[in-house]
Formats: sequence, C-alpha cells, structure tokens
Amino acid sequence: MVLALPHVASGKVREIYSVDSHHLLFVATDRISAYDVILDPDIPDKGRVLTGLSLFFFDRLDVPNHLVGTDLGAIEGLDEDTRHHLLGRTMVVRRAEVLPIECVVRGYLYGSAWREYASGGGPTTEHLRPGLRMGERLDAPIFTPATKARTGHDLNITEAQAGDLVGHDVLAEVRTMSLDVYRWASDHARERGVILADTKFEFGVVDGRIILVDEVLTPDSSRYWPADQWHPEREMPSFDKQYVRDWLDATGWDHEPPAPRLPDQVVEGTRARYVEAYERITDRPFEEYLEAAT
Ligand code: Q0Q
Repeated sequence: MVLALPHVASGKVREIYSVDSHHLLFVATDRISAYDVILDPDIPDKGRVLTGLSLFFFDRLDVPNHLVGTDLGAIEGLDEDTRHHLLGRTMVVRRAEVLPIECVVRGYLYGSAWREYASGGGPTTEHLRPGLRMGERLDAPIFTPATKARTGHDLNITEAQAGDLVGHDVLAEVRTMSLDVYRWASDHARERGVILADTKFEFGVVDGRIILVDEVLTPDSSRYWPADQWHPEREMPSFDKQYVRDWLDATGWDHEPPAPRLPDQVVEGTRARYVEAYERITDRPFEEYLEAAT
C-alpha cells in the first residue's frame, strides 16, 4: 500500500509519512520479521495489535509523548480503501528531532547483554555483579543505551558514550524517563502473568522538551515472556514470535532470505499469539479494539 503522502521513513515493519510541517503518520504494517528477515505472508491485524498496545501505554504513562491522535479525518490525499486499511494501525504523531540513541531498559539478563556478560563484560554490564545466570532477573532494572544501526543489530554503548552523543543532561533525563516507564509497565505486566524482560524506547525533542516517540512497549520493541514458563538458564520463548520461530527452525531454514512461506496455520497461530498478548496486557478483548477503531 502506497500512500499519497510524502514518505519519510521505512522500517522492517513500520512506515512514516509526512502530514504537515508538525505532524507525521506512523503506520504499523502487518509485516513480520524473524532473524532480521521479513517473512511472507503478513500476519493479519499484527499492526493493529501493536498500535493498540502503544495507544494503551501512551494513555496511561505520565511521560510526555508524540501521540496526537488516531483520527484520520483531517488528513487529505487518502482514498477510501487506504483510509480503511489505516484504521487501527495508524497514529498521528508530533514531528520531533529524534535522539540518535536507542534507550533500552533491561530487567533480566538476556540477549546481547547476556552475551557481553558471558564473554567477560561490555557496555551493558558495567553495573552488574558477578555470578548472574542467563535470563536471571536483575537486582534492579538497568539502562543500557545503544546506537542505531541502519541494518542488523544496534550497537550497545556505555552511558558515558551515549552522553557524549546526546549531551549528559539529556541523557540523565531520558535515563530517568526510561527506567520509570519500564518499572510501571513491568509491574503492570507482571500483575497479569507476563514478564517484560526488556524494552527499547526512542525519544525526541520538540520546542526544547524531551518526549517519548516511536512505538512503546510492544512485542516488537520489547521482550515479553509468559511468567509461568520463566526459568534462569532457559532459552525463553518470545510471547509472540516463538510459534513462528519454532516452525521456521523445524524447516531447517538457514536464516538467509528468502524465508520459507508461512503456512496458514502458522499465520493463524501467530495472529492468535499477538491477540493474546494484547488482551492479557490491556485486559480488553481485541475484537472490541477492532470494532472501535475500524
Ligand atoms: C521518526 N523514526 C523511527 C522509524 C522507520 C519509525 C523517524 N515523532 C517523530 C518520529 C517518530 N516516531 C520520527 N521522526 C520525527 N518525529 C521515528 C526510527 C523509522 C519507521 C518507523 N524515524
């Protein structure tokens, strides 16, 4: 789907278009990627689940953010089919100067932080005590910034390096906001049997104020684990992508594009996992979100 609005940026599964000098259209597609490869076909309504989760958290967090609204009525240049496709998966957001760092908060030692820790230490492990196991809950959440890579994985950097990039006062402010949001969201998820192991925030500046931008606390920007399956030293299943990863691994695929096409039952099972994540985290039937949004 190509919009008649000026295109600003594309991610693997997200698109940004320009509305006017102060506003952007942030679109979550139904594309899904695994092992950094975009899979085929799309997962129906995946973008609506992610957008519904961002809206849920933006509405509850007391951190200034870029969300303006979801009403597309004032936006010209959209034909009816495009307008209908965008419903529920689109946010109108305030254009900001996005900071050139990823603000990651980790409550558990997993992924690149574990690999650094296990290999003797790195930028994410400077505050960690010895003797931790993979997947172990940390004594306190840690802020571990990264620089954005255009392709592949972001590069973990120290807080000092991040401060050199964005300014040390700005870093202190986004660090505090990131840890506060993680604590609120991880408590909220834990009360619902879901572990928020880690998450990635992006911040921007508008009129000198720092605001939260991008998507927030979605399964694409976070690791969500079912709490009843958590155990240290265990490869933890990603709430939403484990089903598709297990199927892909069973095919013997070498993780090089193109990926094998997903069969219908894997598409349907993956959609169900995203819907389950939405309903467990928001306490709201996804069908209710769909009806209200479309
Ligand atoms: C902006 N991005 C990320 C991205 C590809 C998202 C530009 N409020 C904003 C935002 C946001 N969000 C951005 N720019 C100005 N104001 C965010 C990296 C890239 C697809 C989706 N790129």
